Amino acid sequence: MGRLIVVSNRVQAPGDAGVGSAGGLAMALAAALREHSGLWFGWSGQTSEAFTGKVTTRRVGAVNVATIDLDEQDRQEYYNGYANKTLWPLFHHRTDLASYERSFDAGYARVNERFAAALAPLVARDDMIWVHDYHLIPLARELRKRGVRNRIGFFLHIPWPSRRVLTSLPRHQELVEALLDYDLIGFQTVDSREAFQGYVTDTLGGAVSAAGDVELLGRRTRIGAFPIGIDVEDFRQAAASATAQTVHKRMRRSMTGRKMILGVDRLDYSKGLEERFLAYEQFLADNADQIENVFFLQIATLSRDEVEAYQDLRARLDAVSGRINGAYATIDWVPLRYVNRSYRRDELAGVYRAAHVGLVTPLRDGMNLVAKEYVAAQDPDDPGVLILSQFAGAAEQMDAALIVNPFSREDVAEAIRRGLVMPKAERVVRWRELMDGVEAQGVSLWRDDFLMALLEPRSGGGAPAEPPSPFGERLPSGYATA
Ligand code: GDG
Repeated sequence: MGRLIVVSNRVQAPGDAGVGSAGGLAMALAAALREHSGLWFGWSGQTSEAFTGKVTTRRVGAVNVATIDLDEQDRQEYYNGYANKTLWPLFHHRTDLASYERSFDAGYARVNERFAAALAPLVARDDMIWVHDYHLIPLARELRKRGVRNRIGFFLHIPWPSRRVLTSLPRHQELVEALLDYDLIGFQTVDSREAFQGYVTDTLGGAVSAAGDVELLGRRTRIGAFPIGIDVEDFRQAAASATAQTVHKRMRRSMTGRKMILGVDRLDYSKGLEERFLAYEQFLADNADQIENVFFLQIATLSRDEVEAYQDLRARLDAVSGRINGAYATIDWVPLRYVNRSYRRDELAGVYRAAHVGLVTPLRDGMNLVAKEYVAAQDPDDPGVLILSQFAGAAEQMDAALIVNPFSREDVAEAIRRGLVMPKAERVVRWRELMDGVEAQGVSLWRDDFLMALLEPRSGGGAPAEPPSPFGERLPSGYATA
């Protein structure tokens, strides 16, 4: 078996500065590659004045990292544009926030071509290629055009939208057809997989085989649901570290006997932060006995702050949090601690453990790793309660949580109360069930299941089965790691 080549928009290898504050995808890929010798390819995050296509390589642990710089136009049209202003809102069912601009389409196509042109010469004959997320849907098509015949799999970290929503995207058909050039397409949930299959049958006129694969124009593409998990062992170590323990003690001291409700998210409209603040306000209004006995800590790391919708959300959150504190705070109690900075992973583990309630209420989310991390960080003898949105992919697996509708303030307010007063015996039973699931479905299983499915024999799908690669068995000379 050849190497594993992972491709994602940004590359943030284990040990790189900023890893951990970069979101779920970076965390998962860092964990997946840790034990695999392989190559991680993507954008450096830097822009140069003119695009050069020069590949920079370095070695981080067992992983070779190869990156290219993009130019400023790429950043605006591909990254801020098509990825974050078109596909992200659309796939999260926020058609009201989605922008459709032809320059974005052009930027998206151009960057996928640039990725393919830079990557193709690095691919050896037996390598498997695993492409991640919505930034790179057309990448397999571009690689195929350049003669790459290797197995190429695609995993979507965010939800696949319903058919009606997707058809509001100009040229949606082209986008989905390009996706069918992969050998295997993985989704987080059964719900997303079914939505995709529904689009292929109802909009494209394709078929779904008994095994769930999709067939269109004589081509078969394998489809699967591969729910992502966390690296439980790594997280346990983080939670047991001296830093986590210090933070935990510090948190407990600052709580002065009050119970803590905790939210940890990137500052993103899909995470339902504004609705969550309003639900907490409702909880305070409904539960006079809880005033001064609880507080809510929301860590909301800034994200995509060049995009207007994120700037608007930030301004609204500033206003709502200010209003809640203005109305309810006393001289020695702040009901809502709202923090925009990001924390180290081990610090975060200590904060999770100190929280009586983990509040995870996205309006729509591919999976949501915070829910799993919160569970993994708990004290087995005295665990906290997870409140989880029915619209997080994680809800397909974590039904021992208190499942809520994040659009209903009253539902969420009630669940907060229930979580805070839940007897220990019930907390332990629920937590045990959740923890068994988190342990059984960790990130290694996700990676192994996906890669095993990718290695299954082809049956007429993906690329025509005709090696050899034009680049032979070895990396081209000149490909060196620093
Ligand atoms: C996408 C999908 C899917 C957050 N703040 C800090 C910090 N984080 C870490 C968390 C967690 C990660 O970021 C967030 O992961 P999520 O899964 O919750 O969400 P997205 O970033 O939207 O991820 C999502 C995921 O991809 C994986 O497939 O689950 O549905 O949207 O790991 O801990 N980490 C640190 N400091 C912070 O302040 N160190």
